[in-house]
Amino acid sequence: MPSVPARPYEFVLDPRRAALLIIDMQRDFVEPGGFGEMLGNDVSQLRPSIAPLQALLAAARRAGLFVMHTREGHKPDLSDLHHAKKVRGRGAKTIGDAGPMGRILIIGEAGHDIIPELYPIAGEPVIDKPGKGAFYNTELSEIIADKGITQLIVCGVTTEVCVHTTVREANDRGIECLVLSDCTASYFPEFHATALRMIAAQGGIFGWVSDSTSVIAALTAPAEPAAG
Ligand code: TIU
Repeated sequence: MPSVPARPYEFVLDPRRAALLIIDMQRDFVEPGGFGEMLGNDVSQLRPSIAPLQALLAAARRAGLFVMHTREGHKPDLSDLHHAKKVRGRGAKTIGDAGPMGRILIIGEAGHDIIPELYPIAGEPVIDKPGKGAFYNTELSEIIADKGITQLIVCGVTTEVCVHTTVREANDRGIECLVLSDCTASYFPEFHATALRMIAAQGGIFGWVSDSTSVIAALTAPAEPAAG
């Protein structure tokens, strides 16, 4: 099985049991006028992750790796939005209010959708999640169990929020997580760097950290000859 150079040590990738999980690459986080900007962030900080993710996604599709996407958001009637999340930040606009890309962080609105550069194709589940973690109140556990997935290559935004929460949830469920430094991003570069350090510290307390180049090389390496 291909070995991916990683921190704190190499990650042994089993492509039959691995999936690429792309977290929340939505217009609401990446483009001006959405939830990310509403929170006061400079959304351009996230753009450098797009090109490496495009290359990784293309390689994963070529290699036949199972690909999943997530979207953070809420039902139009806000029935899945906790009051605490609605009011936190004391912003003039909050989740569900009208913005330039439709109602902010609401399923079905333009801003809620995945950016065109990384748009899902047929066969790639899109998991709508009301929380920061991809396991909370979603079908992700069932999909992973059905497919026999034991490893997740986790990418997307933001590193210290939805990526980290998802990695922590996966870790407690016995899933091995490989997080890619150039395919994740934060509005705060220092949080991005520290969040990645936190994953790989203490012998890989939450998982491993590598990059798209290393994973693409592993996915495109010729298969080892069968034993015997
Ligand atoms: N605010 C922030 O950094 N992130 C989020 O609210 N959601 C995700 O990370 N997807």
